[in-house]
Amino acid sequence: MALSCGILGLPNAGKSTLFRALTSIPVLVESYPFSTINPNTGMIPILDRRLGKLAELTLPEKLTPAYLEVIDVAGLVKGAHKGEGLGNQFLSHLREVHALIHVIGDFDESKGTAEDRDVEVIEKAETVNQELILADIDTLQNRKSKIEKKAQSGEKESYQELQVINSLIEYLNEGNLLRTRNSKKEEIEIVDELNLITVKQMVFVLNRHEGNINREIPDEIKYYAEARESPVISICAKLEYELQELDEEEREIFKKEYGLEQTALPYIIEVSRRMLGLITFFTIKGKETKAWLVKDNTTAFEAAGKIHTDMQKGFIAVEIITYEELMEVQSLKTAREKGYTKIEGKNYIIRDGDILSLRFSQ
Ligand SMILES: Nc1nc2c(ncn2[C@@H]2O[C@H](COP(=O)(O)OP(=O)(O)OP(=O)(O)O)[C@@H](O)[C@H]2O)c(=O)[nH]1
Ligand SMILES: [Mg+2]
Repeated sequence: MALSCGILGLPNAGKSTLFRALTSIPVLVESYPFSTINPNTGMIPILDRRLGKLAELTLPEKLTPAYLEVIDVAGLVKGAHKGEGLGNQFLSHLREVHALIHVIGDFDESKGTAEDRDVEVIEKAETVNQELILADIDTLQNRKSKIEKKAQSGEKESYQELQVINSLIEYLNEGNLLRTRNSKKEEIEIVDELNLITVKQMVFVLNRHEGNINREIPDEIKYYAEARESPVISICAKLEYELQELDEEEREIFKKEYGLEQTALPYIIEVSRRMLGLITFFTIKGKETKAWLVKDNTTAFEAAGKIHTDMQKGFIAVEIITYEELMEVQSLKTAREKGYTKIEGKNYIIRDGDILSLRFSQ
């Protein structure tokens, strides 16, 4: 299963606009709410400077970056957990993603003062978060009603689970997202099994008017995000999307015009990568040099399975060299002679920047 980020927010927040900017897939972007009904799914190539450097060395016919999946779901409204708007559908898609990109629309300059709009930003974010909280409470209540009888009859496991569920519900009822909770092991197991939403990592994306991108993010909004242990980024999704459509030269002119140092997309992608706890490893094989994304703590055996099931089945060993070491000597042959490469077994934990050559029987 690909690791994925779900883009969520109120209708018209600019979710599909951001999705288009990230993936260059021309999905429908409309000024009316609920323009997205079925989720849009796309892949974002992860630009990695190291892959470019490796290509200079290996001169591959094919250079393949790693990809991150991103899903643009329907907008959510108050009452979504009860099925308002496109509620339930929306929520089921969010259960399946691994991290959340929460877009808050802040580009309508026509009403109120800047300060009014800052307050509104927090209200909008809170509307969405409350729906996610209520959805998790529903999930927990459903589970609770399934195990209550068993728990009362004295079955130990169900009783313990019930205790955990009750304390999770209490925490959510206080208006908290589960991601800020210091969960113990048995809690984490239950949370994982139930696919709860508010436990997922989240980044807040303030989608601002093009004339407003360089304005400092107000403290109240920073505090709001901090209290939820989530980063907050400001962008203008429309501008990012328009920039993607231009060639290099036009892009530079456009950026100067808006006082943009650099586009926000690489930053959002980097934050997403970190939220998912991902690291990158590389393979250099025949004509192809390729980057791969895996969860931190992945073993060589698991990595082999990601590359090819046959490699996992016939796994013998893996030869590892770090990106830095290969760059230092500029050739795999010299690296071997100098003893920079090492042979590891199935349980070796892959580290960011490792270059893998797998040995396997066919
Ligand atoms: N000025 C401005 N307009 C934007 C920006 N982002 C989105 N819009 C406009 O806002 C409207 C809604 O954008 P969408 O990307 O379709 O919003 P959405 O969140 O996907 O909406 P639903 O799918 O209906 O929930 C469109 O008319 C966009 O052109 C922005 O950064 N600046
Ligand atoms: Mg949309």
